[in-house]
Amino acid sequence: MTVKEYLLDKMKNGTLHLALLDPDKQTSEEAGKLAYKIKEAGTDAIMIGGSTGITNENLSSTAKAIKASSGLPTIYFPGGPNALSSDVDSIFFMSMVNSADPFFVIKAQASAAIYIKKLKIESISLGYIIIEPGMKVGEVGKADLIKRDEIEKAVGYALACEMLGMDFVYLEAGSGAGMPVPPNMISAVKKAISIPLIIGGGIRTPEAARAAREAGANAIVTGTFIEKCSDDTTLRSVVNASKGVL
Ligand code: 1GP
Repeated sequence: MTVKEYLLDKMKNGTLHLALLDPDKQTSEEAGKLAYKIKEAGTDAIMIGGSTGITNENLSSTAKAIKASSGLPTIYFPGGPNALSSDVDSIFFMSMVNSADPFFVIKAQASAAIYIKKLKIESISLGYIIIEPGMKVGEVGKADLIKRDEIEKAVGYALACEMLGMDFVYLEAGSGAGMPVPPNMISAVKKAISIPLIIGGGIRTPEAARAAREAGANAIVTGTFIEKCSDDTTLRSVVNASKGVL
């Protein structure tokens, strides 16, 4: 089964929780330990990535450590075309569709595609839409940020991603965002598209995770929260709220 099939299959039963680990933020050994902990809490897959500081080496060692400790599917979540490793199970082959710079829309992808094919890495296409505040990824990717009340604009971009044949849409408020993507935007986008919707950025409480799930998210991503949370019960409460597990 491919990672895409695994995700789609699991989504039939409800919202997924995806954990994001940044190879630049901890050693691979620590990433392995975190992956085990988050797997025990019930997460469904691990995304590996960050906006800066990712190298072939730290990507590879982190992917191997995560796989060895958790056995969960891994998905590379690239910040650019400068690092790649065949130690990941799959890659979100993503376009930041609301970037003002064609590099992040299609040029980076054009330079990476040939290597992804050579390494035979499963690619899962993803339309990546940055909502304010956007944080570092919005800045690095020169995003033409969608404001929190520009619902129709978000719907338009998401629908365009679906009509371009992408597998998933990801609404991103940016890692560490003070406020996650607003629930009314999530529900409007969800109503408009028929491909799965991933939500991330600034989700660090059970309430925020529940609000995103109830608004229609098919998968909820948390990164910063996992890196900072030292208490297993709190960790589990956010994963459970993402998945709708009581
Ligand atoms: C970033 O949406 C993800 O791409 C995760 O954001 O670090 O705020 O959880 P957080």
